[in-house]
Amino acid sequence: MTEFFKNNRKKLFKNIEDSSAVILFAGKAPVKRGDENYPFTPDRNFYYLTGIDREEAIFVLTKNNGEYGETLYIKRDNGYLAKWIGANITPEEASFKSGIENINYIDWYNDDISSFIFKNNIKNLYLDLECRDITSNITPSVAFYEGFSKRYPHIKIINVYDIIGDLRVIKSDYEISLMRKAIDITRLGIEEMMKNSRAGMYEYEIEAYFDFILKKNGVMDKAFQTIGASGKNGTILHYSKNNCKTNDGDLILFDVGAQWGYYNGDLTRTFPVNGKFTDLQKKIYNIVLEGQLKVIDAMKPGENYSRLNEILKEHYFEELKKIGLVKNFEDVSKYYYHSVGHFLGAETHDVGRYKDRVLEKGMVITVEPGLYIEEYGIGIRIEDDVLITENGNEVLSKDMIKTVEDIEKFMAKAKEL
Ligand SMILES: [Mn+2]
Repeated sequence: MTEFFKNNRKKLFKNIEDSSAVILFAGKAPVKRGDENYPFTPDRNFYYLTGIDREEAIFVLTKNNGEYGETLYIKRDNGYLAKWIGANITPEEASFKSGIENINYIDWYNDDISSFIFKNNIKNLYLDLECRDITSNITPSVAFYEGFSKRYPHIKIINVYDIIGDLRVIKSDYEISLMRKAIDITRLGIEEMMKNSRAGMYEYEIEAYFDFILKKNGVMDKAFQTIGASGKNGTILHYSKNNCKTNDGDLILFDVGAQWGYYNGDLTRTFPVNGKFTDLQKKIYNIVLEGQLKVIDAMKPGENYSRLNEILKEHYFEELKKIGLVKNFEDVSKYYYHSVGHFLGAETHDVGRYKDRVLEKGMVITVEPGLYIEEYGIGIRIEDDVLITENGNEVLSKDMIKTVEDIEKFMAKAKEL
């Protein structure tokens, strides 16, 4: 495991210019209100390179005359806070986890970085300047950039976000093993919901069975907020209120994910709350499922990423035309209005550039076709997580049932018990 983080640092080192430093920040939990903070989760690029999940930690990597340097800065332990919230990580623990020998306290960091720049001819500073939108909170990197660029205007600032993102697209065996675990617990959670679902329950009542299984299996955080959408709520892509009462005859769509070792599962299953699909639901469900299988079938090294969505849309056009829902190809977007998947990893919608991308061994991609037909009150999505292998792919979530027959059988059996 330490080897994984060491390897990532080596890869980053190869991808940066000489006479450079990279500075990354673990981040800090934002204030929720009063003296309550949101739970802390480490910045994923920071974690990918260090394996350290402690607030306010800072990582510095240097490349100077081709020579490698690295230092990790951690918070100094404070006997008082230790009694309230627990002890900080010690330098020995931090070194053991990350494989970094040079561990300093963050109060040394400003002096260290100043003297490093003073002594060496540093030309570039790499910072993670990713910003989701103009209203986002200022990240520690951006705050650092503001002060730094004023003091050292001659040093070029380079955004390291896409460089690390491209490394993260190809998963190591270690990462895949974490995702297998996350996916497996996610599957157990969905099965528990299928077993306990009854018409008339509130969406959140069914969701509670998922949460129970996650906690019981040691999951500390979910990959994302659970989407539990019954009936026509299923046509709202990111519905997460989950507070409606289900009706007999409704489908319910659960898009859920457990997290394990900061890696995510992301699965969606749609099933009838009462355990039995209507003929119309079955028909639409099978169109989605057949589309999903066609897409998965095409996934192998060398295939264009963008082709996957086209395969699905062509399938939808043919099938929806047969049942009279569409006349022209463009009409498909009335019932299917997202893309077929995304990279999955330490982020649910993982980093990496999609444009003009060709599939490569080691990528993990979700395949999540849906159909959302408001006039029928039907929203269906089926999502699996797929690893690209040497010659094709492996569906990491292959143990999760998904045919109409398997779901009905599974739910009927659960009711007998
Ligand atoms: Mn997804």
